[in-house]
Amino acid sequence: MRIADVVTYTVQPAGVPLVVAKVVTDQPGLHGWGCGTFTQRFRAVQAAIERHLKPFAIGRDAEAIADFWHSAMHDGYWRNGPVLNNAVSAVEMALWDIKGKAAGLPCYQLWGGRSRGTAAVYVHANGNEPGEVLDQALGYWERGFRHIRCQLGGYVGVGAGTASGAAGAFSAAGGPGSLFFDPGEKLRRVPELFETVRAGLPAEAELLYDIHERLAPVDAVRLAKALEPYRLFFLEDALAPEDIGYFRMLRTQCAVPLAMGELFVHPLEVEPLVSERLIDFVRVHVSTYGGITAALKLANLCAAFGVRTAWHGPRDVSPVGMAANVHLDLHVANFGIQEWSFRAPAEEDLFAGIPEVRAGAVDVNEKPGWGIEMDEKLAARFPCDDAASLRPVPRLADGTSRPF
Ligand code: GCO
Ligand code: MG
Repeated sequence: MRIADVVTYTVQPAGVPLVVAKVVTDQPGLHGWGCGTFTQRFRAVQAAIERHLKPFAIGRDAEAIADFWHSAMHDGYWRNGPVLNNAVSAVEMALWDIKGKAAGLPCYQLWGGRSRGTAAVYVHANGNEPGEVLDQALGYWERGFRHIRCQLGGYVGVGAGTASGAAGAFSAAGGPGSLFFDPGEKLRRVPELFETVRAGLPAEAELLYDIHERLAPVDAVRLAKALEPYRLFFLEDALAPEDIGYFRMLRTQCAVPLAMGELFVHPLEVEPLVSERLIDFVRVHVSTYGGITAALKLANLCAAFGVRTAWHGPRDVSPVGMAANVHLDLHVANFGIQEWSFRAPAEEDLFAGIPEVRAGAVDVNEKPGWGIEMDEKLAARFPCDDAASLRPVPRLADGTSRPF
């Protein structure tokens, strides 16, 4: 069975650019879908697939996934990086879909079957005041969700806004605009948020918080310690990838479970954290980490060190990528939790077979492969807006640009 074609789609059914690839085989009607979504640089992934990986893939044995993954990763001489990883993932994930369809099996069966009946998910409660977040969290609790991430003012923080004066003038020149935030506000208000939600929810509720790599390392340590009494399920991305040397300090200072890794693009970033037992959950973005082969290798490494999986599941994972996450969740022995984002009606129209959540847990639909198909005719109705990849620059009050 040979690869006959690779077709790349960039679609934006709900405000977020998504990249998916369709790999077509020389067997009538047999094709597969893969996700390569890197929302912020989606055109670069599209070009990497169309101009580099498609010619590399056509004519190859569609069943030799391991060889495709290793050779595609090394073919450009320089490996990894978010663009190449997503491009490789889009094609490689589609090859798993094809393998499942050819065998008549859901993908999780190809790796050894299920380790569980359903996979628990966490959802997002958000608001500008602790009481608002609690109300949302209670709503989720009543709908059967047991794991709830609570954020005050979203990722940026309640104080985020635009600045006037010298800082505003400095940062207004060109570009997509700025969003000013106060890291100190997180330190002051997030413990107050958890005091409210912990007191207002049943004791069995599992609470999560995402620092989103926004604090200076020692401030992340201070916040983690301040949150210790509220028994978090985990604290997410406490440190930026550049600051991972501080994980040992964080680990030795408090017993808050730590989840890390949505920005990781290379095994060497995550391996020391796992092998030195400095984190509890690994939460890479599967396509940005290199696809299924990369994720399975990582899950196996983590299993040896008691680290659980929590694959990144924001709206900038396509429904194909989310289905792949859930197949992994059902299979890997050391699954921890799945981040869940609700899909917009337009996404449900465009993608048939999206895994369904019931009582706080998700399952796949048991169709062969990923069990998901994109409606190619409908895709033209959702073109991507290039401006959607430009986001406001986060800045401190004096205008200093800070990483997201
Ligand atoms: C999460 C994330 C995301 C990212 C987004 C960037 O935990 O889900 O932090 O919301 O910010 O994926 O595009
Ligand atoms: Mg996050």
